[in-house]
Amino acid sequence: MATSNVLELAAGPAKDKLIDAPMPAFLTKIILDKFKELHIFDDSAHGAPNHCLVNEYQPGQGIMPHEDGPAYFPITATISLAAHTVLNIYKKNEQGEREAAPIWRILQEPRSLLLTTGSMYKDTLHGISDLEQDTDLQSGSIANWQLLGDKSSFENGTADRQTRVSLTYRDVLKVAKIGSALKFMSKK
Ligand SMILES: O=C(O)CCC(=O)C(=O)O
Repeated sequence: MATSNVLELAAGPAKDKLIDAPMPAFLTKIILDKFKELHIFDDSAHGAPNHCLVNEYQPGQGIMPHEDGPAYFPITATISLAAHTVLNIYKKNEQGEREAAPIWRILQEPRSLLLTTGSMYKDTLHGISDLEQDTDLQSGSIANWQLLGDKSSFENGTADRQTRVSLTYRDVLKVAKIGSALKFMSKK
């Protein structure tokens, strides 16, 4: 699968631990205030996100189905910029394996915010197919069709992928100060 280009800010979790570093202002200004206003991270370990993953997807690029896992407080806030995408949500079968077909498709509009929490966070996987065009965009197949801000771009049921940037904010549970992180990273 063709995957996105990824930039991790602040320093990414190593062995599930985040090395404490401030996020750059362009990722916090306005956005963190908006999160506060919406009470998104009120109950999380640090009361605010401490980590942001920046992904850039060219048309034809996606991300393999995966779970975000226990290193983070179980809420993810994803802002889509510049273009839409379709996020596929997969359930697990009784053996805990991912089912082949997605159970839901979520259309993420440019400038939209998607929150993943509760059983969606814990019990499902998510991924983006490596397509140049999304098809079958209509109320019967898009789970959030009624919530879309502007359906006009999708009215003929297809939409070409354009370069999309996503900002994925999370609260990493374990945070290490730089001194202790260096010790911790040198341990095998
Ligand atoms: O770019 C996106 O919208 C999805 C990113 C994602 O699934 C992840 O960072 O775990």
